[in-house]
Amino acid sequence: MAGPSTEVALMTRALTLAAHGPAVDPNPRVGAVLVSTTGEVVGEGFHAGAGTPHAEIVALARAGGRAAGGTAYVTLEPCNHTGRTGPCAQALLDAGLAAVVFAQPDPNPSAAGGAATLRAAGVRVTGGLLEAEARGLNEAWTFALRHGRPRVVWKFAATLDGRSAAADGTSRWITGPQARADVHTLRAGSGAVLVGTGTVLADDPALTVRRPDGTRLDRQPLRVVLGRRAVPAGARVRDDAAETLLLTHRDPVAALATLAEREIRQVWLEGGPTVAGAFVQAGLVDEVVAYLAPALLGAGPAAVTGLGIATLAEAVRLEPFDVTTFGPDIRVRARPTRPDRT
Ligand code: AOF
Ligand code: ZN
Repeated sequence: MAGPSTEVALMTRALTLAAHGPAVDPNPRVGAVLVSTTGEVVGEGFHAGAGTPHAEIVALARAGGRAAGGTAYVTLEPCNHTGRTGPCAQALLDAGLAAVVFAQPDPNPSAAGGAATLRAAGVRVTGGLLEAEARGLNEAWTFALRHGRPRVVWKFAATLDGRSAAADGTSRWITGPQARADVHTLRAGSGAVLVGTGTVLADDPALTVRRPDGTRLDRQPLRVVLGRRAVPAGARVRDDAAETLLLTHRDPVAALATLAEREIRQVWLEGGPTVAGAFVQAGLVDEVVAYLAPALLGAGPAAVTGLGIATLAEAVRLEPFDVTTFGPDIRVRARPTRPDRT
């Protein structure tokens, strides 16, 4: 087997390959590098998204037999199951690999176990090389598979005094164009965008991902509207710019279960205050992205309501991990201070 620095270099190459996969997909981004007995790279591959061959299979096809007796470097533990495609652990065995080095163990209960299968068949298996880097490529996917529900990112815009609309209901626009462009960039990183019926009735949002020139990206997140009130026939969310799911209830847990079934790994929660409150209260917000405009309103609805908090000691405390300015506005990204949030 290769020495430690070579191993790191080969896994780094596998991570670079993995990053070519789609960032938003039911499946993770995975890369694989196959090295022959003489230390030569004989095959490389990455996973191009659900329904396509896994990284190892692509690399094995490239290697065409030259990997026998060699080592596979894979960013995710090889799968052990037949899902949309066959088990990679078995494919690596069939190809005669002598050793497998992987970065991240597979958190998918139905796919895990590849390492044990390979070991039982006599393959030398090592896990954990550059594991944090591999997880970083698939943060939402890892979360969703571990917790059995999509990761939830709650975005809001507010004035410095915490108002998301004025007393007369006007809310366009609180933040400037740079901040709004950033919202579209981050929105594109989620499989679904969720709002309440109140937001649809008040703002009639399109909920699509657009470039600064107004053109839409090819891949659009699923639009999800939560609530019992009827969504008018002419509402923008009913157009054919993207798929829309109307959930005629107000239960965050049930909504996330429905989205988990559809293999959505991250939800971008965009209000309004009632829906945001329901998710916060249920402990179902995993990241907050707040855009704060240097403006004051003194009256008008807050970004979130209904938390049932009466005293300061009950405040929902967050841990900021990124503060960036966009033109005159400030973006704060924060996580809840609960223990298990990865
Ligand atoms: C790997 N290599 O490149 C990927 C893996 O429905 P399937 O057949 O595509 O299986 C998806 C699951 O397989 C996915 O959730 C994850 O556990 C594993 N993905 N495994 O060894 C790959 N994409
Ligand atoms: Zn696989």
